[in-house]
Amino acid sequence: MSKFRFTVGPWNVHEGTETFGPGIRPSIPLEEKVAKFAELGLDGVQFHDDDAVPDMNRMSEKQIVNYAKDVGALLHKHGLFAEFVAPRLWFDFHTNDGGFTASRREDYDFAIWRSLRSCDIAKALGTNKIQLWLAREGTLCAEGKNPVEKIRQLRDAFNTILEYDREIRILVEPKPNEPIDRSYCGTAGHALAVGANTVDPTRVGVCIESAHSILSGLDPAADMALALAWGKLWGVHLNDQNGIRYDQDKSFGVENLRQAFNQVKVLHENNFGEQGECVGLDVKAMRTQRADDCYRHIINSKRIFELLLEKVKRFDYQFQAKCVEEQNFEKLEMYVLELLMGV
Ligand code: XUL
Ligand code: MN
Repeated sequence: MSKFRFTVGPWNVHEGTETFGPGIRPSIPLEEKVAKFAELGLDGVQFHDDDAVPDMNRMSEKQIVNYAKDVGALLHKHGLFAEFVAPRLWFDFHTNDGGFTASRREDYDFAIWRSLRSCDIAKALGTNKIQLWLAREGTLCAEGKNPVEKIRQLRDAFNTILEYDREIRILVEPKPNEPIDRSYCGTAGHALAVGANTVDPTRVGVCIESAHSILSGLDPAADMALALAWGKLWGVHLNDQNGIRYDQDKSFGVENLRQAFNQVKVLHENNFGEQGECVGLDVKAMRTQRADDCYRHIINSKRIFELLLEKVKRFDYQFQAKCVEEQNFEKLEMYVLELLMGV
């Protein structure tokens, strides 16, 4: 098995801003973050479109591409690559009521413009992956949209992206809620169903985020397995989450080590990474974390993954087969717990 390649996004080192309080750490410029990511042994960087090209709404298409090329050069200088570009369709006033599922034509057009520019930025950064976290695609007011019509409109948006550039691949990052409470495409199953109904299903896959599966009441490793079974797991966002609450983006494995172990296990057993897929760490530091130690959650997540990988490699498949034969899952479960506890 080849070495896993790790990526993070600039948003994973943040000021600590949340719904109940403003930022408490100073902003760090992209150049500084990129240098630090390389120093930490990460392999690549994930981008929102406006992480790469901050003022893009006011720029021409040519200016956007030129700016993105400079960011590509910055990555190259530090030996890093770009994993994907994600249009940030939840910040602008145009996407208050969703982008691809917007009710107003001008808002839908804005979402498409940003998505096509994301394709351009991706190509300028040397990647063909577009990640779509469908943040506001759904509604807070059930009667506010015709769901069947809007789900078809979402599919049409995918088609427009796929037809714009024949090399582009879409990774849907499903999430059931937050910032809206009713997502139209909230799980891996939904994402694959929408993808299957596009003009080119072979170019639509998923990125499974641990916390998003947990928020759906599902098991992250099982969600990854569903996508792996059909060759559709093109990315992961590993993190952790204390039950069905607000989205927490905790360090990988800190809440449920066994659940984390099984994510590493399913990735390792299925050669995740062999087609260039990356282990994305979508983690955020706690609000209490000091500015001079604000990368620790990334260091910890990577280390927890690597330590769990060692445990996965020591997993005794013969013992497991014997327990399965005997249907002695109590015995198997204790074996796994002892393995994790280092007994
Ligand atoms: C949202 C989320 C985002 C995406 C990138 O919950 O996970 O960070 O991963 O836009
Ligand atoms: Mn994510």
